[in-house]
Amino acid sequence: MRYTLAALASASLVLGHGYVENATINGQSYPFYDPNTDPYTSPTPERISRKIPGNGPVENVTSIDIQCNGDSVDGVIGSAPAALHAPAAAGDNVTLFWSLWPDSHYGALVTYMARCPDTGCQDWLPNSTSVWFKIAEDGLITPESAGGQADIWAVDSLEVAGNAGYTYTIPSCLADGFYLVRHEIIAVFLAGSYPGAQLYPGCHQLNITGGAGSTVVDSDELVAFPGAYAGTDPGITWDSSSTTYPIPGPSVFSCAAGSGSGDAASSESSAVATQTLVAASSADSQTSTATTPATAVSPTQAQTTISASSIASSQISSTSSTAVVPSATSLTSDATPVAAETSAAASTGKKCSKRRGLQRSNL
Ligand SMILES: [Cu+2]
Repeated sequence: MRYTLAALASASLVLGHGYVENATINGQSYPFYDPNTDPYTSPTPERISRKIPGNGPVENVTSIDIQCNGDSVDGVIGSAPAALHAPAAAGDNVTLFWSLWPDSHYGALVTYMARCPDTGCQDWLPNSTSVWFKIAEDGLITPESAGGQADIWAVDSLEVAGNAGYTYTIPSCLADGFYLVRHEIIAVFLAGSYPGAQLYPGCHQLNITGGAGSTVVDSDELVAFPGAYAGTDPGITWDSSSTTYPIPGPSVFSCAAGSGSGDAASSESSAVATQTLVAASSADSQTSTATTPATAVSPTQAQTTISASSIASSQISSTSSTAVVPSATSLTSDATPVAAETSAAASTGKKCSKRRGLQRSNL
């Protein structure tokens, strides 16, 4: 492994914002894509997490960047698949360790999952198709109006050095298979008008094996990114004097759908929340059998041996509208633009500028 001088110089500028640095999954620690060193490291490290252009936010909720991060304004259009999957079982906890979160950036933590093709997530881009279901959300835990000295937000615990991270639980009923997890912080300290809310999304890839679950979330329950959020959503445009914070997006998927999980959509979702793995597999024509398709990548292979060449641009699927499909060239480029933008960013007057990338991250 080798770092260039340029990489080290860039890294020293990074002070604000944040991203997930690593995760603990089924007892194993996985370093995530590091935008400060991975682009300058040879050979390119293989990760379970998809690349991010820097530590800054996405503010345009209609951009492909809202899915797994990106910086379309600067030519980094959306993200790209990662090479690896972390093996896990349905019902496992996954703990995500964010870089030390700035206490000015209060907001919510929201997590979604999407079922990848039975061949894996390593060459799959959902584009704007509806594939995502929400599995966890934590926002304004206790408003100041309840008697405290300040609002208590879910991200508060991430603002303490050496914190225990954020843990989500893989729904215990999920069928085995490859899954893409989309995890984000929605910082709302500038959300009074749109664009203003700052979203910090990132995606990582799991290979769920050995479980007893059989649930594949029904297509009627799935949302798209972009698509799930609108600038007018009350959780995207939000008055900071409010004593409640409505987290945007759909209600949280529950394995106990129909048992009265308490959300407003439970009665509707109960009828359509789940279907069996067999039914889903035949419906999407991915494979001819439900459990052991010939094309499936074994857990071992998926974790360790998928090479960078296997995600060459020609293999990245792009099956939907070209209006939202990132170009193969930009998806696979490691040449993240790092043009100096410090002065331009500083002139915006915002605590966090709209411009992204490494060079303005010291604001
Ligand atoms: Cu920031």
